[in-house]
Amino acid sequence: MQFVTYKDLRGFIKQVDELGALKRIEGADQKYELGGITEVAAGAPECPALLFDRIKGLAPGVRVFTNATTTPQRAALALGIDPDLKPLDALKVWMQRRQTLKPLKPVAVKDAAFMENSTTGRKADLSKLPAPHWHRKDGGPYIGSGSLVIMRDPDGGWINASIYRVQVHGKNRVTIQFDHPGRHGAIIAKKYWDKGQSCPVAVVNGQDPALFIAGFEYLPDGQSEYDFAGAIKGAPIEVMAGPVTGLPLPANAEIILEGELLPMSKLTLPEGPFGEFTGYYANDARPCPVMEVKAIHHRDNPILLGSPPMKPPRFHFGLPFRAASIWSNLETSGVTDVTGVWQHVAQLMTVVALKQRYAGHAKRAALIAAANSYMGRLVVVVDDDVDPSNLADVMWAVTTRCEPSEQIDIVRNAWSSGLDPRIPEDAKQAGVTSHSKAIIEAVRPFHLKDSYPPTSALTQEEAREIEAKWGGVIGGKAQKTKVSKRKRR
Ligand SMILES: Cc1cc2nc3c(=O)[nH]c(=O)nc-3n(C[C@H](O)[C@H](O)[C@H](O)COP(=O)(O)O)c2cc1C
Ligand SMILES: [Mn+2]
Repeated sequence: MQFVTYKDLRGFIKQVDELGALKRIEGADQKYELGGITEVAAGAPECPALLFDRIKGLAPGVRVFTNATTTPQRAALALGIDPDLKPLDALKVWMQRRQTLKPLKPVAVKDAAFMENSTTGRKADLSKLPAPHWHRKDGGPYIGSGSLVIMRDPDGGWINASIYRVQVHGKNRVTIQFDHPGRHGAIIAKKYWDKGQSCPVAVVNGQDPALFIAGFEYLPDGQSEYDFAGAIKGAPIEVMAGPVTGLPLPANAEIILEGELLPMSKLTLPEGPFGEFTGYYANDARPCPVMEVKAIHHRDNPILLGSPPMKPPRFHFGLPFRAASIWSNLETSGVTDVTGVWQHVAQLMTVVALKQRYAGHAKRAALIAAANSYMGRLVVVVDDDVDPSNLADVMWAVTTRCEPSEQIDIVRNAWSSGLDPRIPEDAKQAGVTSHSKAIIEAVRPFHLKDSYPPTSALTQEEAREIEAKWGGVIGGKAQKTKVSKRKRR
């Protein structure tokens, strides 16, 4: 089954435009202005996607596209899910579909749009391509903020295609940054380096959003993100072998760099600092592997997909995909009656909603969610009458159903990362990348469930019915809901 109807990034931009969610901007500066405009727009209630053209210092037609999938609506569109669904319903559709997706291998094609313009060797010059300074204290310009890095595992032959940031250091040099040595890209590169070889690599900029989403997924080693992107689309990714590396490259991508990632024993360059998705800088400049760019290919009037990290709640994806994974984890662990899972503050807070059936049910769900909440200090469980995607509702539950002395637990030494701004520098130096997580049971205590004061609020369904009937008068935005549609039948 084909889920999406866009073929490439251009096709997606057209669909965003048709939704009325695209703004075109001319004359902005790559130095701080593109990043600033992107961040301000992403903070607006109806955050538009932005297509920058006539960028200062670049030829007209060389464009940058940002805030691609930052709203629930556009994240749904990227997955081929009805963009008018309520965000939690859209996430549920994705969660369920993801469980049964069948990886689809890419197909080889003879012509690639990215070969419309191709330069190799000394003529390859990155300065003609966009590479914004996204945030004020960044250590340099980045061509790759949402770009895919392609490598082939020398043992298994499978292709890894994940997102790692790419800083530009000169006309034919970039660095590729792995957050930690467990990244597939880092593992693969090390296999070549250990044999004294450079690692063939390609950086794909301006790929379609299915590839962007696949590049963010935690897939097991050996499973290609290309196959997962094919599954998301319901149609295989079309690839052509890169002339320099032989790596399969998405034929309709906008800008592709081919070259070699040099062994770190041979050369490193200081990378960063770079503003992180927490809204902070995590490190000073650090030595990083260098890619020697041997060829640059790009379409006519190419479009860079830019996805700079920004201060939360802004995030690359308007649907919290990792909350969908946690939702699946809960279901496969046998936790019943989960009515929703969401993440707020750019994944740093996880909320589980459930219909309590037994004492300990809420805590059981919370512990599983906490175990799988990367960098999240707050895990909240709410009853099923609360919409976990609505932060105001969640805080209402926290302030009216949670007695802190009884319903908050602290789990110590749990999963965080070196990007965590609250872990002191000396602890990080000593290798500490864990933190503690607060589990907040914002549910009616199970034994008081039936005697708890009744709420005066409309149920979610009642509120939706009012919106459907009176939304035109009161200005509420009527969104489709799976629930009410089912009820009407
Ligand atoms: C916009 C964006 C930028 C990212 N930047 C980096 C990065 O610079 N370094 C990194 O290691 N991971 C980065 N990530 C996270 C990885 O892409 C993600 O964890 C992926 O699952 C890793 O894939 P792998 O298991 O194939 O290594 C980024 C993710 C997104 C969405
Ligand atoms: Mn991978």
